[in-house]
Amino acid sequence: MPPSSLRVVYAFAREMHPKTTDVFIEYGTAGFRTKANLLEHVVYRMGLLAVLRSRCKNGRTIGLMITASHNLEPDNGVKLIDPDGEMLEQSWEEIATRLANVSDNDLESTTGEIIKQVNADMALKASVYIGMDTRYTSPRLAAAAVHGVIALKGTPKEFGIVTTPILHFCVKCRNDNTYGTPTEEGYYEKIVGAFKNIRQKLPVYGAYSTTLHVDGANGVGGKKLNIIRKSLDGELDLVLFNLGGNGGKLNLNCGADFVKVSQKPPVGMELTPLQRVASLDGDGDRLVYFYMDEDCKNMHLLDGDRIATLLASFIMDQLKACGARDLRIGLVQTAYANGASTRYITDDLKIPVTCVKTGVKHLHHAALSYDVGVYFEANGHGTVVYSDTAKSVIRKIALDGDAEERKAAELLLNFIDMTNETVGDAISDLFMVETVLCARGHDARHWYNTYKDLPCRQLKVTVEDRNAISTADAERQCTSPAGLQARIDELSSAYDSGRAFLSSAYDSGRAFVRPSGTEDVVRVYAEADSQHSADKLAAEVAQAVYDMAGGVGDRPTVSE
Ligand code: G16
Repeated sequence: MPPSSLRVVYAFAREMHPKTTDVFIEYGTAGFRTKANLLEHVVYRMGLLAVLRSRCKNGRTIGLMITASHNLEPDNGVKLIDPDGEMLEQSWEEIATRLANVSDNDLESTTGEIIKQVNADMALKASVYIGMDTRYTSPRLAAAAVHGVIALKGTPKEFGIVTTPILHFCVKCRNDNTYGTPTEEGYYEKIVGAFKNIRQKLPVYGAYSTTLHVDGANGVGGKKLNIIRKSLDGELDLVLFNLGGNGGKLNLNCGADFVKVSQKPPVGMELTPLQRVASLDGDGDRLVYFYMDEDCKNMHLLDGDRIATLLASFIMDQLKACGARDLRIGLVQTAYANGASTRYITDDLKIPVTCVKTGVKHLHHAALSYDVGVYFEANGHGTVVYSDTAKSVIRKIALDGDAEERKAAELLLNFIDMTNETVGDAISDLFMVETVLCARGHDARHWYNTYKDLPCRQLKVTVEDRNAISTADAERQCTSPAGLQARIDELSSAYDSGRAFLSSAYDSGRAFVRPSGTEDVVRVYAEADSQHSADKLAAEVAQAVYDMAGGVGDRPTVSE
């Protein structure tokens, strides 16, 4: 492509998607995320970058998803997906940030410099899959992405409104046809097909009921489940709420993030005592469960930690049953993991645990070091990944094992097919959870009673510049501003951990702070022996952040 023709397409596209703001934007925990009206030029440029990334990957398909996931309706965002369906390689995040922030006048020269830096062969074909969530700002942003792809002579393919994990799945399938068919229908065939295969062989018994209530967060995940619901042949009776009608707003007082952080049930739902409820987030990549007690007063939350422990223990049982004892299973969490879950995993399940920084990109990579890597953030974002060795060992047992071993191996193979291994996926995770509960004849109370969570609280603090906070040790230590960690330690030491069963290293409350990579806030997490103490510790730490890191606006309170 001669430079002169590049100039024409840049000039043309710049007229359509000009940079209208000087606000600096950074590739965060999951891509760029901010107010939708500040994003059009960013998304156009990510269309350009996706083409370069595809060329650097020998023409393999790259994904570009327009979504702000759990954020409220006025926000939007864009995430890039690498050829194996995983998040964009971290070394490219800096390049993405540079391209997003350069002035229109420098766009052409900067793009030229990036082409040289990444050594992109501009003669190669490039392919970009584009999807979007249900936000009213998404179609315009998706059009900007298409223009960016076309500007560099790549080939865009639009998937319209899909969940983020469906797009990850399609990208993976396009580059590896052994994984499945790269369409939404291909996703249903594989994931839902595997669920139905398993369930047809499992009797419904014990306390398990096939009725599941679902909070769709007024986003795309609920809509897709409404499509799937009709094909479940009675294996699961989905009763769906918050599908976006009746004035329901995306993620507003509903959805996985609201339920997890506020520890309250979502609005817009009929609450039935003891009924199992699954809550998705806005783009269908997170899942938490909950149920109300007998008088519908107290909610019992089953978050990402609970899903991780449920899946890990089940998979471990199946691996034992099929005699694949040499496969190494491991679990990956973040600092948000409830201390009681970590204790249960290490002491009771005897599974090794790794703690990494927030962001599924970090968890995913850590999980790949195991034969079977289960990773979940407490917020409900996670999945299971299986190594090639694990898959071939299980396949061999399904052929050569004795009757019992073959049965367990076949179940596991279906379980693997039901798993979206590319990224956390609320729909795939929901089917996995339902399978385990059904296989064990358990209701939500059995699941909840596996171990007792430590009371915890999360808060948000708005500060002038959230990057004034930096952290180390998987975000468990705050390294700046100076003195803040010492203050957090001092505050935490005044509380009891409630972990008498743990080593003395854990005899005080626990708290940490970190800048969010998806919202303009600092997040605060606290854990202690009672809800009152956890709330109080969180409020005190939030106050310390407000005072020492340039708090603005209202002072933080627990009711946030
Ligand atoms: C994204 C990431 C998650 C992360 C969450 C919150 O989720 O994919 O890994 O936990 O943001 O990140 P932060 O605390 O940095 O704001 P989602 O569901 O919003 O895409």
